[in-house]
Amino acid sequence: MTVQGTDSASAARAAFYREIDRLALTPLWEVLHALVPPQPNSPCVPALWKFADVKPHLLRAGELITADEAVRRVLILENPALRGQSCITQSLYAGLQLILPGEIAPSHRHTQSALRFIVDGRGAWTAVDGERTTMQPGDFIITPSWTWHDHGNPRAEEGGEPVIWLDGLDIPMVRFFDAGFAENLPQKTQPVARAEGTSAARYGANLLPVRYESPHGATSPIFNYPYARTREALAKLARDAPLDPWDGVKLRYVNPANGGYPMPTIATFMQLLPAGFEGKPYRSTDGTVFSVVEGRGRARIERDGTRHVFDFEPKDHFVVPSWWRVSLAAIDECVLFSFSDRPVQQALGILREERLP
Ligand code: 1HN
Repeated sequence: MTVQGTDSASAARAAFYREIDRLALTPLWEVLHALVPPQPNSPCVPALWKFADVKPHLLRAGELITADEAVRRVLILENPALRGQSCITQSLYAGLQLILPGEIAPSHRHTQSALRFIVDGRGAWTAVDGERTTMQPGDFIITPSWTWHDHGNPRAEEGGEPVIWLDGLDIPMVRFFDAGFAENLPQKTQPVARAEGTSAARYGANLLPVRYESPHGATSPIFNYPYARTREALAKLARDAPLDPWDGVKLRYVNPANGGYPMPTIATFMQLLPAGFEGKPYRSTDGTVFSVVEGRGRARIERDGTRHVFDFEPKDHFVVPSWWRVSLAAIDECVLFSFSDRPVQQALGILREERLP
C-alpha cells in the first residue's frame, strides 16, 4: 500500500524515493502497515505430512545415501509457503530422520538446540555428553546447545531395526541472531563416560543432587523423558480429572530444576483427547508442530475464511501457524506431542493466546 497523493505529488515522491535509494534510505511511511500489522499475519500455512506418504521416501533415502555420508539423513518438513528456507514456521525447524541398523550418525556439536521425538521403530541410541539413551516410540529426548551428539543403531543381527524420529531445532532463531557455531568431533562416536540411565536417576526421579549445578545451562538436565511415564500420567488424568474443553488433558514437559520449559527456545507438550472429544477453537502466537502418537482425529485450522481440515492418524505430522484458529477432535482416544517457540515469546512478553467459545 502506498500513501495517496495528487499525481504531481506522487511523481515528486517517486523521484525522491529514487534519490534516497542510492543512500540505502527507505521511507517508513510506505512500509509502516506491513512492519506493524494490527495482528499477526504469518506467511506460514497450515500443513499436514501423512506418515504413509513420507515413510517410503525416507526408506528410499536410506537406499540412496548412508547416515555417515549424509551426516544426518533427514527429510525436512518445509512449510509449503516457505520452500527453500528449511523451516516449518519462521522460528522452528522440523525434520524426520532415519537411521538404519548398523549405522552411525557421526558426532558433532552446534549452538542450535535439538529435540528428538521417536516416531517409528525402537532400539537406536543417541549419545549426549558421554551418555547414551535407547530410543522407544514416544520418548522425548534433548540435545542441549553445544553438546557433542552422535546417533547409532545396533546391527540387524543384534536386533536393530530402522528407526525414524522427529527432529525439532531452533535453527531459524539462531540464524536470526547470526549466533551459530558448529564443529565435528574427529572420532565418529564420542566415548561413553557414564552408564545408560545415569541422568534419569540423578535428575528424573523427583530428586536432584544435593549441590545441584545445571549441567547444560538453561536446558533441562533430563536427557530422555520416556513415553511410558508420560502416557501413564495422561491416562490417570483422563480417567479421574476434569477435561479442559480446548485441550482435553494437556501437560507441558518441565525442567525439574527450575520449573521452566525443558529447552530455552522450545516448549514441548503432550496431550490426550478422549475418544469422541470435540475441542473448542483457540489461537495463539506460538506456531506449533504436532506429532500424532496414538489415535485418529481431525484438526480444523482457519484464518480469515481460509480453512484446512486435516484428518490425522498415528505418526502423521502437522503445523498450526501463529494466530490461526485451531480445534482438535478425536475419533479414537488420541495422544498428541507438540512443540513451539513459547519460551522465547514468554521471555519477550509477547505471547498471546485466545480461547474461543
Ligand atoms: C542435527 O545435528 C541433527 O544431530 C538433526 O540429529 C537435524 C538439522 C540441522 C542442523 C543440525 C542431529 C539437524 C542437525
